[in-house]
Amino acid sequence: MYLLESNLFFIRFKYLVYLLWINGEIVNDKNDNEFAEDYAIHSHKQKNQKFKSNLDIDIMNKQQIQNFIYESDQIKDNWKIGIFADTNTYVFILLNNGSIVRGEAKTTNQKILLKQLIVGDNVIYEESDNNINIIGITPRYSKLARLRIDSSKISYGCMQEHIVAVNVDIGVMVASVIRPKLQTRLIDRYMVMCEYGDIKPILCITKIDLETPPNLDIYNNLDIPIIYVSNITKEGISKLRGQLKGKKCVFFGSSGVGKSTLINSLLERNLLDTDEVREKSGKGRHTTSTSSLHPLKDGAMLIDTPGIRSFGLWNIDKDTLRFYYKEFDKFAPYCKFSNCLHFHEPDCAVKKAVKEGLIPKERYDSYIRLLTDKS
Ligand SMILES: Nc1nc2c(ncn2[C@@H]2O[C@H](COP(=O)(O)OP(=O)(O)OP(=O)(O)O)[C@@H](O)[C@H]2O)c(=O)[nH]1
Ligand SMILES: [Mg+2]
Ligand SMILES: [Zn+2]
Repeated sequence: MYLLESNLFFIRFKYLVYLLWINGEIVNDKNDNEFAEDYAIHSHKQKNQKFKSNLDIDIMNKQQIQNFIYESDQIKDNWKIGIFADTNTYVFILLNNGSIVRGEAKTTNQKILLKQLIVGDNVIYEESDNNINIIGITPRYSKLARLRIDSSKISYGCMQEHIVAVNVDIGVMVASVIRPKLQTRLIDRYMVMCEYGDIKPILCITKIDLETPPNLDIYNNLDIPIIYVSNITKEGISKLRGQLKGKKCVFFGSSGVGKSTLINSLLERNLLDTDEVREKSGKGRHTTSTSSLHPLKDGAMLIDTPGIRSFGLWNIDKDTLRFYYKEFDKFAPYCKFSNCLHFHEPDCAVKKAVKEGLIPKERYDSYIRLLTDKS
């Protein structure tokens, strides 16, 4: 701590930084690490205002369960907790301690719309005859969402949230080296939505048997594992399996990148349908049409999802986007304006860092594209 002297002033500078005037010298009372820490806390708070929920099914007691079931229901001993895994031509599939439960879904809880269940949802249910009676759904602790623009005639152009999977720990962002060609712009958006939904991202590059993968050094400072695999030679598959052990993981990416093939490789059986990529366009055919969850022997649960054509950011406004680019964190506290968007503002430390090669230009450009909606 500093000694308070007679010629000391406190000047509030931006939202985090305090300067002290001591004996005619301007001295920061925080070192670089403290700046970075403060900024990280601030950015974390900003992001979490958008999405909150944290309830672990394993530590839930009966009282907590009672809180989100229909008021008149009494907790019964035959109630179980399962994970919504799939719905397959009117058969509702749950996973309970690794075993699969099938039946027709019903509910007596007027607060529940079965249509709103998303793969990964934890449900409280009871079995009777061939029916699964859904009694309650637990709050979701994470979600993978994207913006979907409605194309139906009734609500054409409407912006909607499309939730791809919920209660997942890891988002495996799948991209192929070729067929379809790897696009870092898409990967940048996947990363934003993983962080928005409290999901740890892993980047998985497939089809390395077809072509050498491009240099992805731009992601070096982000602490995101990058795993290169071939579903043909099986290179990298056991490394990927190691990263997913015991975790619930959603595989997502464009059609044809090899999500279903990858899950088949991890399961070591051909469970999921896969199909050739169209010769001319190099695009997939949208082979998978619904999401489904598959347990691995080591405790991991793998969620296959349909290929996504466009991956728009959901609920991320222009003021918040900058906090999702972690490489800005080190520099942003030194921008002249605390609310600097790192775009047209003067004395921007982030732009300076880009010029000096301390932030990859490609990442900065991708940020500006998203900020200006030119993605
Ligand atoms: N050479 C090569 N081909 C692969 C690899 N992984 C997948 N493929 C092929 O790519 C094509 C598309 O694979 P899918 O697994 O159906 O792709 P997907 O991502 O599930 O596609 P959607 O279900 O449409 O979203 C298939 O013909 C696969 O055999 C790989 O590592 N190497
Ligand atoms: Mg598929
Ligand atoms: Zn700036």
